[in-house]
Amino acid sequence: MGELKVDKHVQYILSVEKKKDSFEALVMEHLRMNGAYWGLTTLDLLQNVASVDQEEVISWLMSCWDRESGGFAGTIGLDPHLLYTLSAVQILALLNRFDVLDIEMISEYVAGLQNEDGSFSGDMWGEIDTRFSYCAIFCLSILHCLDKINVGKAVNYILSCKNLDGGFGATPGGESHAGQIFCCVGALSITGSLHHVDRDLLGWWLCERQCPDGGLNGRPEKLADVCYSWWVLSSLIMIDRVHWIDKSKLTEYILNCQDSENGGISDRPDNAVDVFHTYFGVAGLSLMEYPGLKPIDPAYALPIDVVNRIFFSKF
Ligand code: GRG
Repeated sequence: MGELKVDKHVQYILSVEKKKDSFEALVMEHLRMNGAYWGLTTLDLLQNVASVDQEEVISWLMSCWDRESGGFAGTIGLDPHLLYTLSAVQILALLNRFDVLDIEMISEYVAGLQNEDGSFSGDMWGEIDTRFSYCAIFCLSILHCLDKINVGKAVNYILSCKNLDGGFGATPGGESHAGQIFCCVGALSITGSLHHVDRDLLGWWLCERQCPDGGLNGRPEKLADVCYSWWVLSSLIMIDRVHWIDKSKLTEYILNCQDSENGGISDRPDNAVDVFHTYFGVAGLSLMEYPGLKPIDPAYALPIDVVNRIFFSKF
């Protein structure tokens, strides 16, 4: 089995940031805040976040803040959304810079997106999805403002998206999908509500995601993709069933998706690399305690030292 090309991946992430005029950068511009979170967290897991100009990151990030609503946009000039607000909060957690935030305004923005049935809309236009429940619960938890929402209703809404196969969907009755399962299990974990999960049933569904090539897929009959190394594995860890996966075959699959010459990780072996799959590949390896990587928290998707600093140190 090859080894993780740490230096190449650091160089790859730094090079993506410099290629702002490339085709890939232009088509991804609207979700640059997510890209910044994926890239910076990868660098931190690889013990290299110091190679970035943090003041430049924070100045750009704050220019994506909408002071009218209190939420963050995916890039300068676009509308705010919970997906980008979460990434902005995660980046500031990583860089230990909550001092630049107006916590009151941001938490009011997030709390204001809760609906009567406990669900969350992603933004003012109203789409509902368990991804947004996770984003809201995460933001309010890490900002110590969970008391601004009705947590009981939020949990009940998530439970209404649970299926007979043990998994969760985006809305009630929606197909079980590993990405949604991560969001629901993560939100239940953060709110101390994991006792509502049938761990054996969900663990069975999740470990069935391992394909003969060692990689994980997101639902039955689909191809493996490196990103599910995160969505599936983190969920299995939260419900204490990760030993049902063959970790060595999964490690091999992720390492086979590396571009060993130019850095970066792709969805499947020999495909083109991108920052999303590089992050989730490295994060998956971190969950499996790959040597030299910082350990990552399965619910907060941030290095464990960052989560510990926020919850266990006085500030
Ligand atoms: C902080 C890690 C973190 C996440 C924030 C946005 C979010 C919360 C979670 C997204 C969860 C999700 C739905 C992930 C799935 C992403 C994905 C690869 C979707 C592809 O779906 P299909 O149907 O692919 O195109 P399959 O693999 O099913 O064919």
